[in-house]
Amino acid sequence: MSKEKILLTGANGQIGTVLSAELRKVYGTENVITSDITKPKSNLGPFCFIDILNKQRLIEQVKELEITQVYHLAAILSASGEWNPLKTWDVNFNGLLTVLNLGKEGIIDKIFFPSTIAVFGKTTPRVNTNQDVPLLPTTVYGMSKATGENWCNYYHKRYGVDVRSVRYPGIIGHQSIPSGGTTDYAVEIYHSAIAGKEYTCFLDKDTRLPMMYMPDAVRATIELMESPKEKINIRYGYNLAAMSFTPAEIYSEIVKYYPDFKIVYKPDFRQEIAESWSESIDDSEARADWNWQHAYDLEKMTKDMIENLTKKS
Ligand code: NAD
Ligand code: AKB
Repeated sequence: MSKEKILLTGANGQIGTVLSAELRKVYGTENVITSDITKPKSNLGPFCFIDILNKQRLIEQVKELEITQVYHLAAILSASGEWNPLKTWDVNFNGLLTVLNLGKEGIIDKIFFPSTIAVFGKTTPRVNTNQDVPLLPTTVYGMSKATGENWCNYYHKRYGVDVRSVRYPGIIGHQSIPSGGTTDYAVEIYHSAIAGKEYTCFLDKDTRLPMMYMPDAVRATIELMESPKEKINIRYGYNLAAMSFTPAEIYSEIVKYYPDFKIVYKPDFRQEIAESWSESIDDSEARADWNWQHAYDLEKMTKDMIENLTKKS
């Protein structure tokens, strides 16, 4: 029997739906509780409604359910965040502070905080971006995550909170649909190809961004959280990488399976956001400290995405 009781916030989103299923395989269904402000699409285990801005409710639920670890996924992403900057700051930053305080008060033992490549900005070298680089994010989402990273680092150093974090690249998976992000095109494009529809891409064809397949992202998260404390040297968001590609390159892979598939490029406001992020990431610290290794490149991911999505269609 696992002695860990895990709570995921924002668990009905793109990553939470897949990560919670994997955590349930490791820790047991009843020991992994999902939460969100929306109802889950399917009933796969214990769920409770928690709005991360309702501090009291979060604290009560954590105590009542005897939670030992929180995977704090609740957030508003880069594109949606630009429609309501102050709300985005509130959810993304104040939500994190509430969770960090649960760690500081010794109510929970461990916290996972997902940071992002959106912390990078115009002052960051774009190619093979190192761990420690200037951060001047262009979105409120990126600002909230960069500030969140600093607070994670501070709470660890000052109060000994065991908080662990990665800067996820854009995540691609067949199990769930992303929304509100700048990297969402890389999932939408597969759905269009399989449905036999032309895809209108909101980024320009040569916009290169770092990306990762969902199984790698979920495995990285669990491996980081299960690593012995002494191996974790970075508390403000490890760089994490797998592949980098452009819309034209992902299209070229998909067209091998669907020769009639067509794409048109109509860049919108997300183009400017994408151009402010890195093209590729140097994640040597994660590889050295906790032995991170990715398994999927663009070719292998495309094969797996198409196999899985065609089974569902
Ligand atoms: P998502 O937008 O799919 O899911 C976020 C979830 O948070 C949603 O289900 C939403 O209902 C919930 N939420 C929003 N406001 C809330 C509130 N006030 N209280 C509680 N829940 C609330 O996002 P995702 O792609 O699953 O991302 C999960 C985490 O990983 C986020 O913190 C995100 O910043 C980070 N991340 C994701 C990616 C990616 O490509 N998916 C990349 C980098 C970082
Ligand atoms: C987004 O595009 O906002 C996310 C992210 C990279 O953080 N997918």
